Amino acid sequence: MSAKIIDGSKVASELRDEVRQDVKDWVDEGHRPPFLQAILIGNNPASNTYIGAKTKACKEVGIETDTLRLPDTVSAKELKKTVRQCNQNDDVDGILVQLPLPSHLSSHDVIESIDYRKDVDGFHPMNVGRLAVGQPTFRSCTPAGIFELLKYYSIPTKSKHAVVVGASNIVGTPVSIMLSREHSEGKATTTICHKYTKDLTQHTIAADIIIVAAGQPNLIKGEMVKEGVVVIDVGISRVADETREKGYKLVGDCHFESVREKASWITPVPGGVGPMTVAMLMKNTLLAAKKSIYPG
Ligand code: BQF
Repeated sequence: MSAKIIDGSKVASELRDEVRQDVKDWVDEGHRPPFLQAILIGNNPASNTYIGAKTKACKEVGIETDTLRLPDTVSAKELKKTVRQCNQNDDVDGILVQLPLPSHLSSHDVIESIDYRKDVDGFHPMNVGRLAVGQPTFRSCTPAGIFELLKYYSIPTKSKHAVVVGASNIVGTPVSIMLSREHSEGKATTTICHKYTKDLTQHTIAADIIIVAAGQPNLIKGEMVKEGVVVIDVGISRVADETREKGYKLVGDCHFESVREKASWITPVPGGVGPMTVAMLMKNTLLAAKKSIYPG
């Protein structure tokens, strides 16, 4: 078998078209356009690229946005004060603090300082907790984007064996919740693997669906998966490539060629999950503006 490609760039583009229409309808009803406040600390090159992608998507769908740039020497106190001002500003619908943070800042503290009603990344404990118990919530963008892709390609998860590799707060943990809970969309039997997992292959070889978000190139090889598996590759690492203008290329966590030979479906990197993450941020920002999740 050679896997069919899950085209995240295409699906994300269609999603942005939908959001653009919904934003237009919202504005035509007499509301101001949604506003997303981004906060970027320091000058991590990858973070700059991500903020650039998000700003571009906002422009495309008619969401207004601004990026507050703070030096990487900013104190926790100053940063939280900035977040608090955004919380109190009625012209701000969504707040996003670009991760990762410089090491002297606690992402837990910063995320918790965001008003959960403006937490369009879905990282606040209120939103993660509501996800876990099955209440309406801002779903974090990458897991939500993965489920949009599965839905788009009519790939079922119900009663399947899903294996999640990586247990981060950003991807692995929320995607595990969404996959595993009987009240949520997944309804799959779910295994979570992480750096303490003893024999990774023992788990991946048994999977109908693998979601890999470990940030480790070539972690998953063809010999570790069974024929027909669905592979969602969330990894995104820069590796040196002299033939590219930028001097690097992006790779996922799979050895693409060998895994592709056995899988039924696979997401490429780039152009798989990444663009969906950004599109779901647009959806969440519109939900925040409309107060759809938290009315009143
Ligand atoms: C693509 C992210 C790790 C750590 C912090 C399109 C993005 C990426 C790839 C993007 C990511 C990853 C984002 C592609 C946002 C996804 O064409 O493949 C878009 O902008 N992402 C982030 O904000 O923080 C991260 C990954």
